[in-house]
Amino acid sequence: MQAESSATVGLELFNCDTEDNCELVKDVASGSTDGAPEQLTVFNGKLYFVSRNQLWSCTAAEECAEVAVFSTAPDFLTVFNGKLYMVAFVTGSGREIVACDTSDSCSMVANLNGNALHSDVEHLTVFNSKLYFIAKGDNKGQEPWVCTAADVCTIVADINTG
Ligand SMILES: [Ca+2]
Ligand SMILES: [Ca+2]
Repeated sequence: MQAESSATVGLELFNCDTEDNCELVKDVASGSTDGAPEQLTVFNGKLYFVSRNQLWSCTAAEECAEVAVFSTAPDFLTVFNGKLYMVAFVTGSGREIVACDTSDSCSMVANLNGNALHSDVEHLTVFNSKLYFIAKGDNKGQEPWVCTAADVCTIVADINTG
């Protein structure tokens, strides 16, 4: 499945077979308005994507539904340790790491930058069975961080001290 544009439905999710016959999967923003799906990520036998600031998933039967309601767009969708990790705005905690389990129950992994301060997590990357990323955690500026499979998250190095 992929994002493709058509004059009647706008930029939406389509699937194409090996002969490039394509059909619409979901017109998230009905009519010619763009749903502009992005971050297409396979997790737990479903296709997850972000459209109109929300997380969606489609089953193999192409039944698509909104997974979670976020006040800003989730970003950097990454599968790690049997969960779907991403960055999302959490009310009262700012932009932090959120993980959704296979039941599509989503919760904050860690509030890396105190209270409502954003940690502005970016570039989630799985390496050596850990989840690495860039964050402004613990008021130390933008630095590399890591979370273990147990969701214990620590700064890797305070490269630019303080
Ligand atoms: Ca549309
Ligand atoms: Ca915070």
